[in-house]
Amino acid sequence: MTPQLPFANHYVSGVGPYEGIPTFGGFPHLPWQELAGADAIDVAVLGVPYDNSTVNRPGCRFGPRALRANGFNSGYHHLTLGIDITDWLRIVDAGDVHCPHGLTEVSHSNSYLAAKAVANSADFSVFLGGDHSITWPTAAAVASVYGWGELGLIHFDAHADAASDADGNLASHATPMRHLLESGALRKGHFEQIGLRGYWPPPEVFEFVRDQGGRWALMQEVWERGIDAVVDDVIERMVNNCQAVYLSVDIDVLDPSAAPGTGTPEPGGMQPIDLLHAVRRIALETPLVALDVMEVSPPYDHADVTVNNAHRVVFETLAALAAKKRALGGGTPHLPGIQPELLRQRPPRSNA
Ligand SMILES: [Mn+2]
Repeated sequence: MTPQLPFANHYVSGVGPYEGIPTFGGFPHLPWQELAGADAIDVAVLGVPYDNSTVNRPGCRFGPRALRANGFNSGYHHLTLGIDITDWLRIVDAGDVHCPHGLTEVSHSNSYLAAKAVANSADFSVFLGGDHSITWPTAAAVASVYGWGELGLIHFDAHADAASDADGNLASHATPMRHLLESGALRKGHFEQIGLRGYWPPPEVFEFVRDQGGRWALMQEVWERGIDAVVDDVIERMVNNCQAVYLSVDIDVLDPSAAPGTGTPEPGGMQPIDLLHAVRRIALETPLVALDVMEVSPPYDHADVTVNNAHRVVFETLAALAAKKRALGGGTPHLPGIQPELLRQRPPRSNA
């Protein structure tokens, strides 16, 4: 005999933001090894759980997993741009690179190969760190796909990350920009840093960056001129004779009050609203082909504040890419101040 229970006999389907097996943004999982055979992928998100090259606090190997599990997915409709990201972009979570503990060369090689597979198959690549040493293989992979020596790079960070070594470690997270510049991966005169502050690095590192045609805006300049004026200059230089741009965001560019969960916190940093607006503008107004968000270290985070700021850096970029695609498709741009000629087509790949 069926007991009398106060329950309906039909199942109500759905997935709450606190339910399910987590992928980034709730997007479907398609492993990076299987991307080559898939059609029409606008964006692929690759996790790189590596933190063996951190100078100070480790823990950002847990960054990709935290961004998937603890980043709050509140929806896909960007209020300012008036667009649903998923109406315009097919986005997949491409899983993680295997980064065996303690094995830097294997981890970096694996990262290069997986990043190259992503950049070859998806129109736009997103890499979730991991420590910033990973930008060496991921940006090199993107450069190898879009043209060695053709890629521009915009770098938000508290630190210049352009030292020759740190404590004798050539693959430190203090060195990726050095390797990218010295190897010729980046286009001369198209390397821009924003948000640097504090007490590192020493002057010779800046002399190296200047000799390589790079520029930097210290946090002092951002504070005095405002982020929009600084980003105006960066975008103007970046779109001049440059077909593909890579955006690298070290979450420690934010003030530690907004990003405590990171390895080398430096007080006096950016506010989230300024970073999110800057990232949106860069995605809208430059030929951006890849984004990385690095140095999210969940063990040092509080209330997921760092994780959610990093998550929104990615979503802000996705919303801008959706708006660009809508504009290119003849839709109403709704983009105050953005000129149509800046909404460029995806640049060609040199080895396609
Ligand atoms: Mn960094």
